[in-house]
Amino acid sequence: MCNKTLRTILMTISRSYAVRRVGVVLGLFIGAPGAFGAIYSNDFEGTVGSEWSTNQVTTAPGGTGTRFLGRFGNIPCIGGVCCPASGSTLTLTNLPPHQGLTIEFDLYIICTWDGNAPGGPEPDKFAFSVDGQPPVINTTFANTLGNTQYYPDGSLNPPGTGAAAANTLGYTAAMCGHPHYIEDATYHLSFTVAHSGSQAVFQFGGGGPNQYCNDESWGLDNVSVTTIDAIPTVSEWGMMAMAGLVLLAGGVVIARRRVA
Ligand SMILES: [Ca+2]
Ligand SMILES: [Ca+2]
Ligand SMILES: [Ca+2]
Repeated sequence: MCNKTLRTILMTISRSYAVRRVGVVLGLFIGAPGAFGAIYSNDFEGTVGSEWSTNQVTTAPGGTGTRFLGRFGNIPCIGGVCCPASGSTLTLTNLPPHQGLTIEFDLYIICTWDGNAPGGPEPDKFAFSVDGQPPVINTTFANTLGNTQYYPDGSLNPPGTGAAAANTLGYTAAMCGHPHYIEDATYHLSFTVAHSGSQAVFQFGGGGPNQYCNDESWGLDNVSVTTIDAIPTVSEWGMMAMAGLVLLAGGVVIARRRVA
């Protein structure tokens, strides 16, 4: 084996070793202040609980057959289809010490949401906020062919952009009143917010779709909340970066010594 080939192999091994050491050290730095813990989850297959402001649940008429919180809408009842509330609030108390919260949930957009349809029955909106603060998200969704929605980036997007799934809950054109592009869409949403109080109030809704419940409605599923003990500060990120550089340089030096 020539010296050049041997040098290349040793440098590769040493670098990977150094990278592993950097990863371990960074993990220690990140793991301590950034630890997290799951504090709440609900898939609504069982008891809803008094932490929710409404316990209305619906079983998907087909597809996954999952049970979810809702349906929600702005017109209470029509044709036997009811949306008794325009949204719901989740209140969690006695939270452990933390500096941030991550909340994830599935949002079901059901039937003929019109998004930003110009001159039409729009906008059809969904908003989510924490502790009454300005919304973390306040956007529009569309299921109707030819319309646009602001989700996920605020620009004019085709219906269903960013959806994790479509037509998996079993809603049909007959149920929704007329055929369109998507009968039901599933969006998986995740947000992390700075938060340190012992209580958190999550508000789902805000605006909402603007037509009858059988024409357009929404639901929630697979809600989970996680606490974050601490978010690394700028100085901590700087220390981690310096530690990484030192260890990487150490690995290169070791390799050169072995080759020499
Ligand atoms: Ca469910
Ligand atoms: Ca509509
Ligand atoms: Ca509408």
